[in-house]
Amino acid sequence: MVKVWWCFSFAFILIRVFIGAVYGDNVTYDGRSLIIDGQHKILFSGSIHYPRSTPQMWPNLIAKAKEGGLDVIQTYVFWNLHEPQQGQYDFRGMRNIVRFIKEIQAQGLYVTLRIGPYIESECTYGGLPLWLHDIPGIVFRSDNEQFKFHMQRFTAKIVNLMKSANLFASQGGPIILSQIENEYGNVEGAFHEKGLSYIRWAAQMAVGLQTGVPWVMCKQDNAPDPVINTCNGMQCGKTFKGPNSPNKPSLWTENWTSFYQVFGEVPYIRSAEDIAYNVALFIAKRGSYVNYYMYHGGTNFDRIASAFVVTAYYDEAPLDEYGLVREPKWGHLKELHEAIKSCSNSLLYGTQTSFSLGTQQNAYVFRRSSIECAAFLENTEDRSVTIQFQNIPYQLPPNSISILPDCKNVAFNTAKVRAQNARAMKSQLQFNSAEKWKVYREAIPSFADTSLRANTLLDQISTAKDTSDYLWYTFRLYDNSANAQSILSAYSHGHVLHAFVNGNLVGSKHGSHKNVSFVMENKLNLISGMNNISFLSATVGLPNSGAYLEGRVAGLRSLKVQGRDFTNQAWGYQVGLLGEKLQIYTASGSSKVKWESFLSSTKPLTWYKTTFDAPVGNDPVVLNLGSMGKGYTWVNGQGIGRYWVSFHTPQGTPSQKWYHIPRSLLKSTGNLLVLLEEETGNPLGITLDTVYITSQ
Ligand SMILES: *[C@@H]1O[C@H](CO)[C@@H](O)[C@H](O)[C@H]1NC(C)=O
Ligand SMILES: *[C@@H]1O[C@H](CO)[C@@H](O)[C@H](O)[C@H]1NC(C)=O
Ligand SMILES: *[C@@H]1O[C@H](CO)[C@@H](O)[C@H](O)[C@H]1NC(C)=O
Ligand SMILES: CC(=O)N[C@H]1CO[C@H](CO)[C@@H](O)[C@@H]1O
Repeated sequence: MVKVWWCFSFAFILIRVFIGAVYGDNVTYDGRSLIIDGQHKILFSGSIHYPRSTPQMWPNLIAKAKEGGLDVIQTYVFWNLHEPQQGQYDFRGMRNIVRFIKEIQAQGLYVTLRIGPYIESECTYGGLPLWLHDIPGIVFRSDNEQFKFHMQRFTAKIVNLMKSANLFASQGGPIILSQIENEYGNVEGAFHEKGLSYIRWAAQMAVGLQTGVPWVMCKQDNAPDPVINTCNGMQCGKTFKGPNSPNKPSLWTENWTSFYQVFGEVPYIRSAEDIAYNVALFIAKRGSYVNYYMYHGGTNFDRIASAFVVTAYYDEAPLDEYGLVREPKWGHLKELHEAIKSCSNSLLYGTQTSFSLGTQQNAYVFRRSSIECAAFLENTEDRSVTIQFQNIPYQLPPNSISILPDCKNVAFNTAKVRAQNARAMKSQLQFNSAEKWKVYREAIPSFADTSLRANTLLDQISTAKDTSDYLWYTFRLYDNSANAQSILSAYSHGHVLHAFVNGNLVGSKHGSHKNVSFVMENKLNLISGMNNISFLSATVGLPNSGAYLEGRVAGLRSLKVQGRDFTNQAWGYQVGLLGEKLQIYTASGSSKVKWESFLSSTKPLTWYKTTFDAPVGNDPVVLNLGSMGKGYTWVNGQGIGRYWVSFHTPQGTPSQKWYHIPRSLLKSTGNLLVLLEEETGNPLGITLDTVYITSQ
């Protein structure tokens, strides 16, 4: 009998293992951690956003993340890239999310899928497609039928796409966690009672999609069951109030490794020591999942960056913009992960106690049995201190945590950094010969050239509909005063304004990330009679955060000349530039206009084109645009992003000089480089550089 029973049991286990391997188990959780395939887990995760690199870069990024000790790759889903027009989906190239997730699976890592579909993410319009704006009666991210209809439709579309490729862990795939909404706790109050009913609906809708893996809501203390509330921030070990139910684990979905950079500001440098300290503290306080935001930031190609955000995204992350290892962050965190993983059984199954070791020193001890024990010894003082732990003296460096995986030997201290390296750029090619450049001057439209008309100033966001950064505002001004000089006063709600009178630039002004609005005051030289006044207004990415995003406006809002108000009168509009419409940055579009030779003087609003050969080797390739002003760059028809070198930091240096051209965009010879320069930058100063690590 016993034998038969054992046989049955054994067969059952075999079947269970086999089915588990093929179909996967549902992921569940308890108060300690996520439970995958029946196992509790301490998980290190890193954000890598697929559209911020290329499919050719993905395998190497994932491999380096794995080598750095990560278990999970976390990504947002970019609705505006996948459904640019309502009902027309795009999952090709950099948008191929299924390929990205399968690559992660192939390397044996898990995935956290943050569907949103509002994602913020320094992505234009927070990742929402602009067409949503035009749905009558819509209120984004509220208990609003129109928004909920489209949010549910897109969320279900993504869940079904994942299911059809068997990508959820419950199907044997790598996705162990999904996110619905994003930091809604920041805006919930602005929606009054509709905020709470929306978040209840969102949780129910998501859970109803039956993915077999848990859902999280980050920065959402009231996340409805069974959705897990998680922490985002730099110091979740200190700030997180914890899960809102004792049977939910403590998860940290965004631990910022740096911070996004905006034009006009310097990069935010967060030290490896500070990150490691806060991660160690979070784990010491029974956290079980930590995600680095970003582990690799990558590049805001095309026009995907939100307002004023530079193209280099979290270049200070453990993997830099180009995917190169950035030390000491990468190596220091790898050592931290190893130390924590070496005692994960004590951490997961031991009993945690915490007690003080001195006035500003604490111990967090996880004891499982008389032999299994792990300890975190924390010193919050600015000076080095020696404490006694289990009758042994330990020297704790200032502001640090020592990890003792066996409660005896220090395997890691958060303040002791070893790994070092440095990055450098090597100039490979100079574009300093005028004969190699061709130029095309964008025409300045006057009122008579426009067909879109209104008797008032239109909002730029709803007029340009994210098809271009540019909107022309034109009108005719009759002047017969003897007064040749008039004062113009224009109020713009963002982001950049160039004023032209009778085809000549008379002034430029711009806002900033802190305040997109500005007033332009300029002298105008009018001629007696009819004058053509044209304003080129440019947005530098759309807003991405805050409540009521659908109500945001940009562009020229009011205008006075010599005190006379011209806001409500006949205006003519042109959306975008002619060069954009003809796509003169592509090989085929380039022939649609007559390019001229480059003479030494530069004029505003000029297109430049040339060709170049790819530098030999595999080092990442960048354009050094340090000699340029503001504009946009394309290589072989692909937008590599907006540049704005003339917007200096408070220290007087360009916010960003180097612009990444992924290797996979390049042919060995004859690559087409096209720039649109709004100001008078000099293309003869551009160089093509490669990036390399100088010391390991
Ligand atoms: C796994 O999750 C799915 C979807 O939520 C559910 O239908 C199924 O019953 C679950 N299976 C198990 C074994 O719990
Ligand atoms: C204003 O524009 C019209 C139409 O393009 C043009 O005929 C006229 O010469 C322009 N006036 C001036 C002063 O440039
Ligand atoms: C932003 O700038 C505008 C124009 O100069 C000004 O009126 C407004 O008060 C500023 N807003 C803030 C928040 O500083
Ligand atoms: C939760 C948390 O730690 N938030 C912090 C994140 O970092 C920003 C910027 O440094 C701080 O202002 C927040 O307090």
